[in-house]
Amino acid sequence: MANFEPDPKLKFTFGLWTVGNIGRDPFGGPVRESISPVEVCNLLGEVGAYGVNFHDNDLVPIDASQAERDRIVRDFKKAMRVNGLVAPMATTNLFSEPVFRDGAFTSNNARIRAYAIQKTMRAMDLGAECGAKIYVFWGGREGTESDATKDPIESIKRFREAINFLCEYSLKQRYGYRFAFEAKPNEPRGHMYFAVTGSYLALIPTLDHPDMCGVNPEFAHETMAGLNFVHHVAQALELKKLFHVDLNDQEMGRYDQDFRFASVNFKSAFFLVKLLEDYGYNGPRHFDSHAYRQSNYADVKNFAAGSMRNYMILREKARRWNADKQIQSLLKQINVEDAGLSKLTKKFSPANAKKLLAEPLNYKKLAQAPLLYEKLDQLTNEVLLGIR
Ligand code: GLT
Ligand code: MN
Ligand code: MN
Repeated sequence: MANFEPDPKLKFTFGLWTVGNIGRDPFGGPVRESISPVEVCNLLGEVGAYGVNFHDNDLVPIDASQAERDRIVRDFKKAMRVNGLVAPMATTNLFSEPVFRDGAFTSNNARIRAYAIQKTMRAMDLGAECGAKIYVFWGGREGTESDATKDPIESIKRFREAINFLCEYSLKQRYGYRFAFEAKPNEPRGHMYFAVTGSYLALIPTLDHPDMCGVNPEFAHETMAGLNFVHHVAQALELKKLFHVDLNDQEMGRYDQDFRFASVNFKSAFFLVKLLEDYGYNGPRHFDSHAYRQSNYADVKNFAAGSMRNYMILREKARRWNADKQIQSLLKQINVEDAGLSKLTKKFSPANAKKLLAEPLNYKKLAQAPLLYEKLDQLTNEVLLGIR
């Protein structure tokens, strides 16, 4: 029987804002008492997490004095130590305060854009002090309700300028950060800029320091838009740009639910875990989700433990799938190899093109190759449902 205890090598992390979520929604106030960063660390220590991430103001209130800040950071670092936690990622809250109601880096107001960069530099200092090496950018308010209000081309330029500035800051301070951009199609804005992971993958090569920059895709975000999250992650992985990943769950087409990982779409979650494991993703596996509004803190622990356990179970299922003889023989049958033709199509040359044009490839005969995909998918289901 496999052991589903959280494996530290998988770097399971939670944000202060995730297990510390107090259950506020647009229709009702908090349902849980707020708990301090130290208490969050204690909870994460209890469930066996690897690390804890934070926004600047999850840890230090926006109006804290320098002395308060220093005390909070000291207590937090101690709580991390006591609970065997690290802080691999930090980020900036550029969305809660009214000043950011029309965006931060893409605000129409040059003073607000400058404030957003200033706030991020301070938050980067804070993250570095706690050991973070990954810096996430989620543009919560970067977007519009009406495109009368902001020029979308100007917005891209403003965003790029801010990131270029902050890359230089990280280099100058020798923080060693790698930046990870997180896309979302909507919520809280009607339309958010850089709506999908691919939008950031297209932006990155246009930055001054593309090597420092990658992505932080979130399961719920592509899923909200009805897209295939696994394919977006695959593109990032293939480009070596998957710096971080936000695991949670979401029903398609609904409000931003941030459910426990694999609680709804466990088949997609399975293919995601299989992708990350098969291709050796080595970064943190961050659960950006929160417990149901009905839960108390005892149940929040169940939520956190369940998130990690689901990953561990799906990892075991992926192993089982890879080791299944029938599945493997079907895969072999589907993936028709032809060494001679592959040599021709690998790279264009006038000679290869000439040879390829002369090949007697018959589309009617080619169409006869069997594709037993019903069989393969059913076997996949049986692995997932526990009878294989
Ligand atoms: C917020 C958002 C997340 C982002 C976080 C980082 S904050 O909870 O919904 O998707 O990852 O800013
Ligand atoms: Mn989300
Ligand atoms: Mn997220």
